[in-house]
Amino acid sequence: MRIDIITVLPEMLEPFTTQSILGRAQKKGLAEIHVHNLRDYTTDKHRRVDDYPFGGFAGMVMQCQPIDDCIAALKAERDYDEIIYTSPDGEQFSQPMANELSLKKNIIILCGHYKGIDHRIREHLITREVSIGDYVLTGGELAAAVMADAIVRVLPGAIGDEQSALSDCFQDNMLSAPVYTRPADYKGWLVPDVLLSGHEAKIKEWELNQMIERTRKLRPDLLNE
Ligand code: 6GU
Repeated sequence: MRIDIITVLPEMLEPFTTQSILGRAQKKGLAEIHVHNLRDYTTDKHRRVDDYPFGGFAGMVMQCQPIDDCIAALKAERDYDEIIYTSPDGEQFSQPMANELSLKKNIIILCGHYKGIDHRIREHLITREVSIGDYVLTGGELAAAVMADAIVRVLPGAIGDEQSALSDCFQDNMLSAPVYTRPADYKGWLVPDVLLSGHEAKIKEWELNQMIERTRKLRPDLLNE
């Protein structure tokens, strides 16, 4: 799949797209992440991409022209399944949404900034508005990085063990069981016996019980959905 991210701060996204899961997935040819500097698309001679809001409100608003031209340039090259705008008033991002978006071929993520973007862009070009939680970030870049990471890591082959993205926390609306590694006895802190037993069925049963118990205790809201 391909993710195009439009931003006024491309250098902020660079480390996320070249390192870790996203970097490796790109090297393996599973995903392509392209970051576009919105300022490259403005017709303003001072490279401005924002202006004062009509109505005398506080803050600055990202203008239609650079965003429209940038999206048009991308759309001229390929079809997009979604054009996402990052905004605290959007639909809340979740594991099911990450799974769903990972099945798309091409998506655009437009990072919001300042007081937001001219509403006409949202009405005419944006297909989906997404928030990563109920708090306000300075810009949409961190939200775009969070979304790209969560989307790409569920692509088959993106993480070493193909099973492990499927057994992630939240994939079944449940928290994961605790994990342990050697040594089995660290300063008298012991690993549960069942994990050392080699009894596969009992281990599976223990894991499921742990998942249910932890979810009930820490996130009871997940069980009621
Ligand atoms: Cl997507 N953008 C901004 N600016 N703040 C946020 C957010 C997005 N999601 C949560 N807070």
